[in-house]
Amino acid sequence: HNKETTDGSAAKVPAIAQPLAEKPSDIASNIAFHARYSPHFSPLKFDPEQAYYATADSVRDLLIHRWNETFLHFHKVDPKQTYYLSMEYLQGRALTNAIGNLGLSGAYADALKKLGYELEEIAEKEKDAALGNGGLGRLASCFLDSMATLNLPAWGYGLRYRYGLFKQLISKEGQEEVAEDWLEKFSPWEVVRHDVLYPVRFFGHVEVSPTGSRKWVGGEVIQALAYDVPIPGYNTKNTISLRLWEAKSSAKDFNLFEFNEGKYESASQLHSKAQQICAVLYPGDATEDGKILRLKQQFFLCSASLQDIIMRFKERREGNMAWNWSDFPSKVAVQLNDTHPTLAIPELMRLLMDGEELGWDEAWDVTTRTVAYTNHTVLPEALEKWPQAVMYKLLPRHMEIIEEIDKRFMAMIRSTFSSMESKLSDMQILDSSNPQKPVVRMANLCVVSSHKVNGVAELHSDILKADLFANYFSIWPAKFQNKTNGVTPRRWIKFCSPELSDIITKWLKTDGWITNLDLLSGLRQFADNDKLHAEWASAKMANKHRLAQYVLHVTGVSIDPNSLFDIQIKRIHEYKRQLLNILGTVYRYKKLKEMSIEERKKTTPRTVMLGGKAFATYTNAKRIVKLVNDVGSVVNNDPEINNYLKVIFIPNYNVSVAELLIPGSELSQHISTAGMEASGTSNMKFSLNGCLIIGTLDGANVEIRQEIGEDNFFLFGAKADEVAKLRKDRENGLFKPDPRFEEAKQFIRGGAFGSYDYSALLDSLEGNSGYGRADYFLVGYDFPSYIEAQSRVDEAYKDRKRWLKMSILSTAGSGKFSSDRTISQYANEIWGIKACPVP
Ligand code: RUG
Repeated sequence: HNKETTDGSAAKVPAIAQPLAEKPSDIASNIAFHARYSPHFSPLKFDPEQAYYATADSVRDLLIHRWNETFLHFHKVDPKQTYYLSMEYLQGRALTNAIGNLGLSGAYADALKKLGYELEEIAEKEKDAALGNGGLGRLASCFLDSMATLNLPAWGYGLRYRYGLFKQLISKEGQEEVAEDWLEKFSPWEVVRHDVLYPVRFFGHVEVSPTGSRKWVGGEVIQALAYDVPIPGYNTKNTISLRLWEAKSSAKDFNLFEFNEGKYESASQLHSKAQQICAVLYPGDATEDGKILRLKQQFFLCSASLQDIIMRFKERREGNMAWNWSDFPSKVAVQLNDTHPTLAIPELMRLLMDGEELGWDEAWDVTTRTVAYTNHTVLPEALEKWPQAVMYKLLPRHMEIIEEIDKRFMAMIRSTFSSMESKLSDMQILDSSNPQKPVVRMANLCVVSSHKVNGVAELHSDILKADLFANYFSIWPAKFQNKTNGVTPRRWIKFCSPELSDIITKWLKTDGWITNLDLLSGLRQFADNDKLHAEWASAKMANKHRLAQYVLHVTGVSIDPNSLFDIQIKRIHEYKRQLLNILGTVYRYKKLKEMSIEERKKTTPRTVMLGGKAFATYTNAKRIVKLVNDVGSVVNNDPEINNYLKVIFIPNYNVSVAELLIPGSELSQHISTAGMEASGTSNMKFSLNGCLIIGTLDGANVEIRQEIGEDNFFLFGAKADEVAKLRKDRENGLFKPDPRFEEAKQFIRGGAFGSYDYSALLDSLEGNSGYGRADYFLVGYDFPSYIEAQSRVDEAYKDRKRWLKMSILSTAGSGKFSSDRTISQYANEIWGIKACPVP
């Protein structure tokens, strides 16, 4: 019963007269059909929300048609396929993207007009699919778009979180988290596959048979049910799948006897346990129960996906007596998106050994040739380490396998690389250095078991080789690669900034840049052209107006589209240094206050916008959110200053909000402490949209600056290789703070932004809080060069011609940062897969 329904023989599926519409009049009648007969709402009304659902249903028909064709084609050709395992996907809205990729935006807009609606109005009714946290999740979604567009045989696997991460509400108290309601009314973009269901076990014990074979039995068994989301490629028939697992119990797990005795909770115990698994992304893990739940989620994703992958591999070999398990890696590539899906390694070993009866060596050979790992962070606290005791309890058979991998790895080092013996304790997978709390180091397990390990920007990959994974690099240099991140040009310029896209197409005389972003370099020759400047400025201004309307709508604050729109949007984290931004803004405010009216009039008016979620238990990040809001309340209501400066906190930052902010931006801030941001991807989206960057030499900033030219980038701050010494100096009392930095902090401490006591936050810049080392993120050290870079921004903005040229050159230099380039590199250099276009 686990087989795909579309099992390759189309004849088994009854033929239908295709209700597929691609002309406006047909689309309109198809939408009307769905409004009447798709049973989501009362058939008697056709309000904007119902129009959205009916429109989505009609797009879905087209997608499902292409999706089935793609699936059948892959089944027939049986190419090697990539399976991308990720705990996060930040899909955002699907409607505009889907019709854009299908080339039907105009036809849908016309069809909706016939029905009395504007496409934009309808599209806004869609809730973002918010199954992610930040850059890692959005990267996974950009990758899916590129995989489909490049016709690659690939699948995404993830979890269907009912409440996503959280919805961020902003009040006087700062950030409040509430459950995200994206599924409250159902999502038209998922298709539940009742025929794709796998059991996933937790707890239990290992049974040894008389022949010595080992089996995992007992415990708790939850069912993984597939929900498929179609992912259309741009300008191709290929439509691939994002398969999201939902946890459920079956009817036999429901104890009717107990229920009738009034024991309601115990009667449906397994049901509520299943519900917990897919409730939220990254549930708190401070308690042991929290850790068990996180591990359950990770294992649930890995086990269900691998059972599915193995089923498909076997299904495609049915009737062929000659296949062998050693063929598996020539048909299957599994990519681990960070360490969250690490358990795929011992689970694949278990399925092969205990399920398919392979010996250790054969299973290990298959596993290590199949699995590759992407690292996305060097932050120690983000490198997962799970207590061995919790792992033994939840996954006893997997812990046996991990122990064996560790044992064999150590033996290999001792026999082959004896000079590395002294490094073994750092390289081991099991870390028992604290006997009270022995842990499993997931990153080490990934490196040892993967055939390729990659970082996500050149600088980051160099740091992995020189620092975090230096020992492994010395024994396996060929294992390590770089794959600089990228973003999909469809969502991140073509659809979110149609005016600018049309201008680019007009000047390049082709829209080929949408799938070959390198063509953008052709804009360089027009960078001084006055006509292009005028068109560029008008498109940017239209985007700024649209953004200003949104800001007014969500915050009640009116902002001036003639001011410089300066944006920092990303997860709130001390290393990303939103605190540096707000301290710089506080300093600007104080200086403006001290100026005469005449002097103020000469300054560059700014609107500083910040947005992002702080993790619910990250106290300092939440204090930063509150500080930004408090500064905004004072500055925006100060009649002397609010024509020259506004400070806005954009609530509940997500993908669709980014689609408004990025096209309307002129300056964006990517100001992490050098060496700490693996890559960043919003930096790529901003510069693609002609927004200038103020930033440090960190992550992909380094490559962006190279591509767009040093003169077009506002650089400041310490370099990655200076950071360690600067921290040491600071610890040794050698750091002398700049008076401007002291002034900004003092202004806040003095109560300029209300009565809230910010000393705990500000002390982290001078005392011993946070990481236990004074100003670990070097805000104080970088502050003066940051302020000076901001002055250079102010000056540059006054020269309109220079600014527009820099803006055009930013877009022109963004060709490298397409996820199509990144994914082609993964396909060629890691996965060994080839395009498989549907004819
Ligand atoms: O912080 C990193 C970003 O620098 C990077 O651009 C993104 C995609 O590679 O991944 C982010 N990231 C890292 N998100 N979570 C982690 C650690 O699990």
